[in-house]
Amino acid sequence: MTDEAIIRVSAGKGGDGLVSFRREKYVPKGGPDGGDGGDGGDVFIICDDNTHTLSEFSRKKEWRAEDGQNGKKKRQKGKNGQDLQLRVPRGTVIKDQNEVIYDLTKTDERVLVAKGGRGGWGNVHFASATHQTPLFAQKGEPGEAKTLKLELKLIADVGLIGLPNSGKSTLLARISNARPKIANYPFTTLEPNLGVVRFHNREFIAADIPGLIAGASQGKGLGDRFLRHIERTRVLVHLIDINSSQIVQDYQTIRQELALWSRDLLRKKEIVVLSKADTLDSQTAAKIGRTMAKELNKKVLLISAVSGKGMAELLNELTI
Ligand SMILES: Nc1nc2c(ncn2[C@@H]2O[C@H](COP(=O)(O)OP(=O)(O)OP(=O)(O)O)[C@@H](O)[C@H]2O)c(=O)[nH]1
Ligand SMILES: [Mg+2]
Repeated sequence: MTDEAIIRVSAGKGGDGLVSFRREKYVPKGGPDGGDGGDGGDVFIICDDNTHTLSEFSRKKEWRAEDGQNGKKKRQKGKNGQDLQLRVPRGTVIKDQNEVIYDLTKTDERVLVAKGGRGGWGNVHFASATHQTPLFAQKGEPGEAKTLKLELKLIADVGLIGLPNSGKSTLLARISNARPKIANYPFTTLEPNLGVVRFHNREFIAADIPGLIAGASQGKGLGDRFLRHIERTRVLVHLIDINSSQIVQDYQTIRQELALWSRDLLRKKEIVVLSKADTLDSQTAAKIGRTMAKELNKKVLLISAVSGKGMAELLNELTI
């Protein structure tokens, strides 16, 4: 999935006004009849539910709307340039010089990002009593041009996070309609997955992102850029493999990477879960859970996406 792209958008130039004089049989000295130039086309970005990635924009960087045509004889206006409509997925953020100028969250929402240049006036406009043969016309204005950064931030309510192999995709598959790849090695998930969760007549969207490791913010592992996909979530589910020999440290590693990305992520509601609880006998699992809860001074849920243990409790927490 391509989730960011830098593009150059250029609106069309306005057509030039024309200098021309009426030439008719038996009318040797006709008045000015140079028409106006057409307006340059605008560039719009549109939120389109049938577009899912920004890959089109990582392949093609230069986007130009059509120029307006020059004015014509007989006071005819040149044709306006056609607008250009760029289609992006819902959740695309548009940045200009690192400032967010637009956040496209609604289907079919449309934003003007570069305005076409106005067509110039033809010489018909410049005739006056003292100036009956104006030999000049206006040039068309240039269209606006900008370099924009597009960033896709998935729109999900719940984000599943944790170290690689902690069971995020297995959990997503258990609670939602998504069927992500699951395997017993780190970095199975290379791109975020979304799933729709239905529970007690409620519906929400959960996102499973690739695993994070210490140093992700400096590009280690798959890096931290997938964190942008959980920026909009309401709650995070933080998974820690109950079989880890350093449960608290695993937890802190992820918290540290969240902090380095943005303090806002740390302020989100977080549900801490120990995953794969079925792999230990229930007493041992419960004991590990209690120890961790005490050390973190937080509630810790025990879950198993395989046996279903703790699922109802987790979903309850997610729907309140
Ligand atoms: N026994 C048991 N195994 C589990 C459970 N959840 C996940 N696993 C196993 O743990 C391994 C990793 O699971 P994934 O769901 O792929 O883990 P992930 O966190 O998505 O991993 P990455 O995508 O690599 O970050 C797989 O072999 C799963 O079958 C569980 O509740 N019980
Ligand atoms: Mg995964």
